[in-house]
Amino acid sequence: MKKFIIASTNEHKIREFQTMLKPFGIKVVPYKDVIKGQFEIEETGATFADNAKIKAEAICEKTGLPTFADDSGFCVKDLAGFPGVRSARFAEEVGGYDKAFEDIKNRLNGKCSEAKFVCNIAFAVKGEKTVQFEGKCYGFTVFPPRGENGFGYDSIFVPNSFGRTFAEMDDAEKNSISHRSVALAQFIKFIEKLTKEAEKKTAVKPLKTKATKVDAKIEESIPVVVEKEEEKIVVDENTFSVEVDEKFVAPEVPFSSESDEKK
Ligand code: ITT
Repeated sequence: MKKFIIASTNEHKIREFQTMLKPFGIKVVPYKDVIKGQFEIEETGATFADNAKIKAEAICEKTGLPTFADDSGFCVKDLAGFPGVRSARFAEEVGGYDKAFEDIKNRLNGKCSEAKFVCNIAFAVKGEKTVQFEGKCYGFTVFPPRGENGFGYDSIFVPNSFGRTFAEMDDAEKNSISHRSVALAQFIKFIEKLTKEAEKKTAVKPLKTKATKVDAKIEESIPVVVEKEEEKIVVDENTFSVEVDEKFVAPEVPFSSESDEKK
């Protein structure tokens, strides 16, 4: 089983990643389990991509282990993408999520708006270029909040084509359509590609054999094969040679509606 460190303290996020990555043989270890004592990361970036990179690289640098981070948030179209990268901080500043919902409702004058969740995942490996993947889930706001599951802004967001908020869905249903699962699907594809490449490099090579007819006179019809000892190379399963495929690097893009996305 591979082990990746997650540069997050948000236990809901951590649990979602653990659930979604387990079937792929990847164990997700929170960085607080590895780094003892206080270690805070300042999210000084202007975009989800910037902040995900800051978090993943800070923990990778500190631990030397393959680390990924998620920077995510809730963006309301009629509020020009607010609260966006500030989603967690905004809720904290106004005194919790109930207050944040009330504030957003007031800013919208009680009207419904299109909205989206965005998740950017950055994966950092020591000595390699960090790779990033982005996922979005489009829908709209609802007030009052509905549902008890999930976390953050889940109870005021209804994904398109669904009549229920994220908070009214169970984990499996949310995980099948969420921004996090869309970004994660690309991340998994990338890991699978790396794993295949690593396997190819370490596969036991076909034996280079010399078929030597030892004594043709005695055993004319039976070729004697002299086998050389197998050469088996063992590598640490966490050690990858990361080849950055530019098409995997998802840039931060401005808000676009579902119709934009389909283009
Ligand atoms: P870490 O930085 O330690 O991972 P955080 O919660 O501060 O934890 P972010 O800076 O990425 O993480 O902020 C993400 C916030 O966006 C999160 O706290 C929620 O308010 C909101 N959010 C992101 N994904 C969400 C989801 O699936 N459901 C509801 N709200 C979500």
